[in-house]
Amino acid sequence: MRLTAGQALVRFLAAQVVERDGRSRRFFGGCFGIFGHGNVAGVGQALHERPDLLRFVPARNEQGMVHAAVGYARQLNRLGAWVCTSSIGPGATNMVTGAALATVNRLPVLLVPGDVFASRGPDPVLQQLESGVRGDLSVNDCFIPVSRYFDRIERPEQVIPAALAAMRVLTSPAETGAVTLAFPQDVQAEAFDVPEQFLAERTWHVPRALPDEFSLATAAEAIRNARRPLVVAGGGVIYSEATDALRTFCERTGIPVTETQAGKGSLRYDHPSCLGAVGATGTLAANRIAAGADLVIGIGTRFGDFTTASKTAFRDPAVRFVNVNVAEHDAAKHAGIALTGDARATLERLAELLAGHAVDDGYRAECSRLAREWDAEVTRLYALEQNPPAQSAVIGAVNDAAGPRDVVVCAAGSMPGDLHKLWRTRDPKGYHVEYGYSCMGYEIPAGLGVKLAAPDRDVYVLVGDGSYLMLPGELVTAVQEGVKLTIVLVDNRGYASIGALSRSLGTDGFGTAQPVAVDLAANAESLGARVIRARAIGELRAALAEARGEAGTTVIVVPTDREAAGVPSYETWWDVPVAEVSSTASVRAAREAYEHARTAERRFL
Ligand SMILES: Cc1ncc(C[n+]2csc(CCOP(=O)(O)OP(=O)(O)O)c2C)c(N)n1
Ligand SMILES: [Mg+2]
Repeated sequence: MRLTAGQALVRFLAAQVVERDGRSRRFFGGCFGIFGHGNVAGVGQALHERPDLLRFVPARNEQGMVHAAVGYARQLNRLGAWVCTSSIGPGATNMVTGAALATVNRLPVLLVPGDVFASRGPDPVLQQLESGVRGDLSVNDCFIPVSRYFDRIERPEQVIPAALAAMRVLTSPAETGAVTLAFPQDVQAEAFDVPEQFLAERTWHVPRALPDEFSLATAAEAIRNARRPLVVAGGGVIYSEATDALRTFCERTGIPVTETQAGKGSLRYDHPSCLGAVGATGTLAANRIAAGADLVIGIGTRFGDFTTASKTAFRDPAVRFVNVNVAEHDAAKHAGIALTGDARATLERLAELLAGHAVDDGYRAECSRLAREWDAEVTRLYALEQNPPAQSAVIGAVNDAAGPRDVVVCAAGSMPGDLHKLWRTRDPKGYHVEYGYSCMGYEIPAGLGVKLAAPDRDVYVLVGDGSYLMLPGELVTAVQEGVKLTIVLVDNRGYASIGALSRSLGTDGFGTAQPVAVDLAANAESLGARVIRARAIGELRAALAEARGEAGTTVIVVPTDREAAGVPSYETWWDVPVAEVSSTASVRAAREAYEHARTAERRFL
């Protein structure tokens, strides 16, 4: 069949199916896009000609549309994705941040930026970067370090190998992330004879790989010998749908579970083995147990510095690691026993090898007592009464209003740390805080993606004023698509998290206050949302009840106090370097404290 390269790619993408555990679904939910001369007549024409193939959603900002695609993929445990098409130049480079975010978080998105003429006829075309020393360079080369697979389709028939390689990486649990197919604008519109087989429905099986038996036996032996073992559950537990296997494993063995940001929801918050968040934004329960753990069983985690509290969380000098991860690179971390495999399959096999084994009753009881004490602390923080409201009370009100299957979405600012500690998660897909890249502006577009993936759940987006101002445009896209979001916009007039960090480092919150009074409610209203202004917690609760009954998107604007002390940290530390010399006394004092704290940093060799 004679098709343009753009038409061939669109038809191919619409025919891709993903399957795991015998359950299949179409891989691509649709295509976000913003057109320009680099894609309007190629990919744009192909989408226009066959609207039945892929749902097209026009977006407001290319970065925002990649965030939305990431939100969608995460909600579907990576068994689904969106395509993002952009023009060349600025439209393309606007997607670079989104690509990095997807790759850091290991979430599949397919990016198809337009590229300069392969023919080099109109050279330079509008928005082309010229190098003078490399004829084949374009701004799309910026995607190479932030993509798990990159290709440039220089001839129409190259669509075939490029598209197949893209699907292999997108559906690989170990390799997934952003995939970029840079598509020169002339090639998109050129025709070739496309084999029927290329366009036929194709199913990509997602395997559940098991580690080798020797490593499994070694790990089981280490677990049997441990007196105070601890699980650190990461995003891999959730993506692999291993939460039931994890619950069975910890109920049988009595091993307590702590959670990373991506892994929160691995156990219900009120399970007696659930110690909640671990690390720099961890609970007292988790951080106390982490400090004395002699064996850390990391499952689907990459041990970021927030999880390990910059390698100060695990203080037993003899602590060892067992790492269950689909990615060899993560399984090998901290000189651990590497179990390279799928979280669910590996946990099930480990449970068999550990049949009859359990930690001693004293340890089990200590963990569940700490978990209960922590929950009382959450109750205290939810109930704080002050005006303007405390952020912890805002979280409490939203948690009370949300149903057990509803989803909370957040990414940057002071809110993610507070949510990590305080959010009572009742469903494995109920907590969606992007903290791999912690990208301001992710919140609203990601909420849109989550809702597209899970229309049966209500989605609560918590967003700071700073994040809101960075990328509010996809609010319009949510309104346009008739997607219901409940957005709680926490306005503390500035970058409170960085302000507090700056004060702790001796620099007085420099550059973090928002000096201009911005009416964010009026702004959200102008973008088409229903807006409610809530000045106190009672008003917030009433607004949330009202939003529940709404069919469309509601933005609730709540003021909080930027300077008010927030939720404390619990026996933990995070490495942020302080100037070694300074004329400011507060900086010199902070440096002294820093040098002392840094001595606790470990290498785990
Ligand atoms: C794109 C981006 N730029 C900068 C940062 C660094 N940063 C982290 S939080 C933050 C301030 C966020 O402000 P706001 O959304 O108002 O939340 P608050 O800190 O006030 O809770 C900044 C600048 C970031 N995470 N992402
Ligand atoms: Mg703020």
